Amino acid sequence: MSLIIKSILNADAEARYFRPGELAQIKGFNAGAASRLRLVQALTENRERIVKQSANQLFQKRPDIVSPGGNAYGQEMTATCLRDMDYYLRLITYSIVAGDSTPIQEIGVIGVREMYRSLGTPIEAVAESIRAMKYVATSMMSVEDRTEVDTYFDYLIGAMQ
Ligand SMILES: CCC1=C(C)/C(=C/C2=NC(=C\c3[nH]c(/C=C4\NC(=O)[C@H](C)[C@H]4CC)c(C)c3CCC(=O)O)/C(CCC(=O)O)=C2C)NC1=O
Repeated sequence: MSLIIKSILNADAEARYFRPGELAQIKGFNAGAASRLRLVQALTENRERIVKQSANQLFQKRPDIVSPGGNAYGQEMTATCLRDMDYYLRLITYSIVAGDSTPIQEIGVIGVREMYRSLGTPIEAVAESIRAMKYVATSMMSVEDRTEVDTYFDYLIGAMQ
């Protein structure tokens, strides 16, 4: 949920106008909008490279998952693994726009352990793939941008541990 929606729901729950403090927070949120959109654009444009490089790093660290008997073994399963990584990168862009981890949580985290358990997918390897994407995606960013983006990668990694 974005700060704006949250502020509206809080104010309306008490049938009141925004407080000065809330307006100041919304002002700050809007001031950061251009930089959040720039980050989302950069991640969107580089998504293929980010996913591919990170998947290669994962498979180097965990050759077992792409070996016979591994959950991502075979062309089709490997492609599904990369697709999942791309899904998570997409959810991270949603959260950067919203300035809040709710989109990641609602679309990508709730029920995720049970899902991967039933698929026989080692969730710690999924977490490792997200960690790899975090490093690939933020390696070219300024410290300030990195702080913003790291929050969401860390949230997702934490949810899978
Ligand atoms: C946007 C929200 C969303 C998520 C997150 C999602 C995940 C998701 N990943 C799946 C499968 C899968 N996910 C993986 C992923 C991996 N296997 C590994 O060993 C690696 C560690 C990892 C890649 C990093 C694989 C290999 C499958 C196929 C498993 C199978 O069919 O047996 C499936 C089962 C159905 C399908 O194959 O499409 C779902 C629903 N779907 C969604 O709609």
